[in-house]
Amino acid sequence: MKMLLVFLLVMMAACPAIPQDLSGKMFTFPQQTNTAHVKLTSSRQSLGAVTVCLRFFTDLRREHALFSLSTSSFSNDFMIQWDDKNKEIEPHIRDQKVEYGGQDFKLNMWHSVCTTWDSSSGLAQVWLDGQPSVRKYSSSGSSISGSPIIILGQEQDSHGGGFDINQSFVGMMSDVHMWDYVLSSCEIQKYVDELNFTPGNVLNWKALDFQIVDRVLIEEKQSSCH
Ligand SMILES: [Ca+2]
Repeated sequence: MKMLLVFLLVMMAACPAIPQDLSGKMFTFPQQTNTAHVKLTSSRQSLGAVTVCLRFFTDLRREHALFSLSTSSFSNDFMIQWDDKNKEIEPHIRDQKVEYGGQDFKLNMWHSVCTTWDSSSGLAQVWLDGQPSVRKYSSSGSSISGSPIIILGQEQDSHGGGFDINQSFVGMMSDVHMWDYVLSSCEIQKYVDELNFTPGNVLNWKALDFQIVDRVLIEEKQSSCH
């Protein structure tokens, strides 16, 4: 009996949290801090291609991070931020910045953003509310590898830390998915339209393994009445 208890305690310590189905829910980041964030866990160690899709709602009129993945090699191994000064969405991939201007980005409404990248061509592309950007070169020849730390709500200047209050996210975020391949335009359209799509195989909003630090709330996603 004692042995069984010890075994169970060891198992509980070794196993990550049970993934949660967050369908219909959102993370609310209600205040500007340099601490509040959600840490997402994935067991994936190597990514030769990536698609990240998420929805967000904000009234921030400053730079802010939407998604921050660091490894021990690069603090911005896969990071997506809004540059308010230049009105650009800027993915950073393997610490290489790509700028996409001319986005029709409005405050106080839900937007979807999907970012794709393939290490063989090095091409990255951003889809804001289903509108594709130019396909631009960022980084090629090597995969994102090593233990990634994935954070929502803050931007990492070091592996798992180095948060800056002036880059923090304030608002709501939902439907975060990450795949280890480039989604087709049809798959992205299905995501944008909230139709049936293949959930992320690296991060899946319907089975999300995560940890909340400080004031981030899980709430029902508010949608308009019909
Ligand atoms: Ca920073």
